Amino acid sequence: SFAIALVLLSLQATHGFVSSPRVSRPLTKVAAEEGSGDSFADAALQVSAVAGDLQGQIVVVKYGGNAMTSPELKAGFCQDVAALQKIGIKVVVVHGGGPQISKMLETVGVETRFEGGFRVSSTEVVDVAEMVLCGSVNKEISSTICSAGGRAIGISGRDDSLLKCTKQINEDGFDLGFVGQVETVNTKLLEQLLDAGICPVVSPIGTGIGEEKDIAYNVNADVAAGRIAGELGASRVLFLTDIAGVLNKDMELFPTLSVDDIKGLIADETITGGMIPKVSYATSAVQLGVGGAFITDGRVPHALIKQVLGGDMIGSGGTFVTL
Ligand code: X2W
Repeated sequence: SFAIALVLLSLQATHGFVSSPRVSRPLTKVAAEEGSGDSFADAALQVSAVAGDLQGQIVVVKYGGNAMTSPELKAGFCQDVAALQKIGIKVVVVHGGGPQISKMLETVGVETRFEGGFRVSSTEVVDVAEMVLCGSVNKEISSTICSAGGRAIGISGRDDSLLKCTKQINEDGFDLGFVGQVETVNTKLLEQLLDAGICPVVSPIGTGIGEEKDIAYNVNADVAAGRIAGELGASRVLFLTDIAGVLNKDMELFPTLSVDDIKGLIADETITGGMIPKVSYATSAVQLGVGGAFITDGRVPHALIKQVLGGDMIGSGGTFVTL
C-alpha cells in the first residue's frame, strides 16, 4: 500500500537496509531469515510482517509538548499517524503542551510553577491550560493528521465525560489546585471513534464528578496517556519525549526494562528527577495490561512510525518497558 511504500522510502533514505542484530522486542519481527540482497524487498517483507501483526490493534501515543518543537517534527508525526491508520492500526493520540501553556501564562502574566512534575493549577491556570491545549494545540494536531490523509477528531477529557477526575491530593498534603486524578475513562467513546476509522486526539483536560461535574481539571498528559492505554487494553503505549529513553548514570540507554528492574533503579537512584513520573506511568500502564510501553525520543523525525513498525530492526532507540 501507499503507507507501506512511504515507510519503506523513509527507511531506505535514512537507513538503507539495516540488518541490525535481532532482539526480542515484540514489535520486531523479521520475515526473511537472510536478506535477499534486494534492500527494498527485504525491508518490505519485514515491515509487512510487523504491520500484519499490528492490524486492528490499539496503539496509544503520548505526544509531548517538547516533541512538538519544529513544524517539520509536527508534520512528520502527523504523517506517521495517518500512515499507521492506513495500515489498519488504531491510533489514539494524547497530547501535552506544557511549554506552550507556560508561554501563554507568561504572556498573560500568570505565575506558574511545578511541584513533583505537576503544574500547580489555580482556576486561572486551568483556564489558560484549557485554552491552549484544547484550542490551538489540539486543533493543530487533528487538522495536520487530516491534511496528511488521515482521519482525526480532536476532543478533550470533558467531551462525553472522557476523563472523569477528582482533585489530586499529594502524598505530602501539598495543594496542587485543580490537578486531576483520573478516576474513569470513557473507553466506549474512544472505541466508537476507532471502529469508525477515526483517530481520537485527546487534550488532557478532565471533568469533575457529581457536584463538581462542571469543574475542569488539568491532567498531566503522561498520566492521561498511561491510563487511557490501560483502560483500552492497548497493545502499546508510546511516550514521545525529549530524551532518548531511560539512561543509566553513564548516559547509556536501557533498551528494555522490566517493572522490577525499574523499582531497583529508582531505589539505587539511577532513575531520578523527571524520569521517575514518566517510568511510573509506563509501568502502571503495563500493570493495567498494556502489552508494552516505549519511552522514546520524539525529537527524532518520524520517531512514531520508526518505533511502531521498525522497532530495533532499524535501531530506533528508546526504552521498552514490560512486565
Ligand atoms: C500539564 C498538562 C500538559 C502536559 C501542564 O499543565 O503542563 C499538569 O502538569 P507535556 O508537554 O506533556 O509536559 N498538566 C497537571 O502534560 O504537557
